[in-house]
Amino acid sequence: MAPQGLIAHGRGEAFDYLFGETTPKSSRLATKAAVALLLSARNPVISVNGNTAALVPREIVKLARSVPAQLEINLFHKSAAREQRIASLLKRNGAINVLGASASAKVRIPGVASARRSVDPRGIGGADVVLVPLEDGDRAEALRKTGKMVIAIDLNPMSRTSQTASVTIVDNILRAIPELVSCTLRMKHLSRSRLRAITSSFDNQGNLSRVIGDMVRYMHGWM
Ligand code: PTJ
Repeated sequence: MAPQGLIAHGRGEAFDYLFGETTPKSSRLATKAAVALLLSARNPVISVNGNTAALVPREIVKLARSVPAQLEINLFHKSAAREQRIASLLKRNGAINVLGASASAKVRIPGVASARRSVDPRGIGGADVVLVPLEDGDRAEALRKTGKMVIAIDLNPMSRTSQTASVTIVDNILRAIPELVSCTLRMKHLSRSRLRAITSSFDNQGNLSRVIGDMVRYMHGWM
């Protein structure tokens, strides 16, 4: 995890307390929609940064296998050494193929100023659905502009990432990834038309309002 990752983690924890460190009901709905998107995707990709690798290395590999989806390392504080360390951590946890850590061909996501603009054309570059845990707002927005469906995991329902994603899971990544794995295993047998019905009936803005409502109700309990 980059030192800035610790600060980001603290920001996330502050929001987690506003839910009593439990998964709000509304987030379970988003998880279901996210799984429907992943299972019906042509090329789903899971973007991995330092915080994700440090917090849920085994679970993220399990998720990639159960969909199945590709894993691509994509760092804000980019360095070849960090990429290599994260790739070997994922491999020690069962990943076979990890994109984003070698000097292979890269394409640019237009509109992203940070190092995160550079992605693998076989991975995020060619993906139709991208899962972006703990993302910065710029890239989430830019990925949406290229026509990709974006699934975000972010404890802050008001962040730009949460607001611009196609599906936002407002939950701690520590609970969200295991929940995504078990939901994937439960939904794997569903037909394409059933999966499509789940994704098309999901309203991210409406769900984010429900999340904020859950937060407010939890805090009222303390008054
Ligand atoms: O490893 P790198 O170099 O790619 O850097 C990763 C960080 C996280 C440092 C970088 O992406 C960053 O600075 O992110 P931000 O802009 O701070 O955004 C992180 C978002 O994740 C914030 O909205 C936090 O509320 C949220 N967050 C933090 N911890 C968790 C979380 N969401 C879910 N689970 C968490 N444990």
